[in-house]
Amino acid sequence: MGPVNRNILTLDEFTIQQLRDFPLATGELSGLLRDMGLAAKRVNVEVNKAGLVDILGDLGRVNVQGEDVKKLDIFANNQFMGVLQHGISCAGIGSEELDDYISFDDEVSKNSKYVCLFDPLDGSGNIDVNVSIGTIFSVYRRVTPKGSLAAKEDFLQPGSKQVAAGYIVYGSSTMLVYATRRGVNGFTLDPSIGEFCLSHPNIKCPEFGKIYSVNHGNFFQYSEKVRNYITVCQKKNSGNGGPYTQRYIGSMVSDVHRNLIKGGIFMYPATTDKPKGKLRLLYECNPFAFITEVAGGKATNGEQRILDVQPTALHERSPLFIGSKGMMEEFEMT
Ligand code: P6P
Repeated sequence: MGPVNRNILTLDEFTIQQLRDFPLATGELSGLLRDMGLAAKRVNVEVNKAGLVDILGDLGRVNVQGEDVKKLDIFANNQFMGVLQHGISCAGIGSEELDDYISFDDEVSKNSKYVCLFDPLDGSGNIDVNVSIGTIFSVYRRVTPKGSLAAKEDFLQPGSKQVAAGYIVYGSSTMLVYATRRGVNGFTLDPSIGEFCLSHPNIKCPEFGKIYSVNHGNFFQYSEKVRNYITVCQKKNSGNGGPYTQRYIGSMVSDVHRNLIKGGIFMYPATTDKPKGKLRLLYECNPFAFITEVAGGKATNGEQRILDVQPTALHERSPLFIGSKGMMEEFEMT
């Protein structure tokens, strides 16, 4: 085997290179993204052995810091909150795991430029059956004055105001994918050096695909438009050459990631039981809508562009239709 290819950029090298290309940048955003990568590596270690811990019935174990091991999604929440609170870039956070947002009250954080919203471990119910799960995050420039505590309006901005968004998928390999307006880039964790390495530069979502993702169990709860589109996906010679393949992992990060790479459409529509759908606008729909649009795809709530929705509450839900531009237009015309 020849010398190991070492000219693959690590996440740190990539974010620093991006910074060099923007001399006016303060380095706060690249610092924040590196912080997310660090927390992701720590979470990855625990996620990878989660099954083992259950088998050992070792849930009551105390870790090396002498802390009681908490549920994995609380652990993940604390890892992401910790790196952001102790970094130089974030004034506060909103999390799926926390009822309300948290404004960091130390001087450095109060003078930071960004706020971050995240779902620390989406789909954590899948852990005990060894299905991939993920972390989803969204970054905004704060709108309240630096030096003050981050406030509600910093967190309730429309998705179009995102500066960056990304996700980590803890799967057969662990990947971190993030988007800024300049593009979407994917990094795969190389455990031999403990670094995320640029494996998927400049990700583009194919304009068409042959995969549709939806929970068929809710079929008779969907609107007529959604039921009609699902039927289009199942028909021979429909759209761009149906029938399509149905793939639904039940873990949003995995389903949306696969469609981003291969092309496809993911739908979590409103149902009679859940008139606003199940997914959260601020830290599930908005980040993926931003990433997908930068990659050339589209994302709506069935009526309007996800990124145009003005949030009114931290944990509000939204229906979501997201993926390949051509398939989204097929759906919109149904
Ligand atoms: P359903 C996981 O619980 C999750 O929040 C997403 O990751 C996933 O896409 C969705 O719920 C699955 O929901 O109702 O189809 O099981």
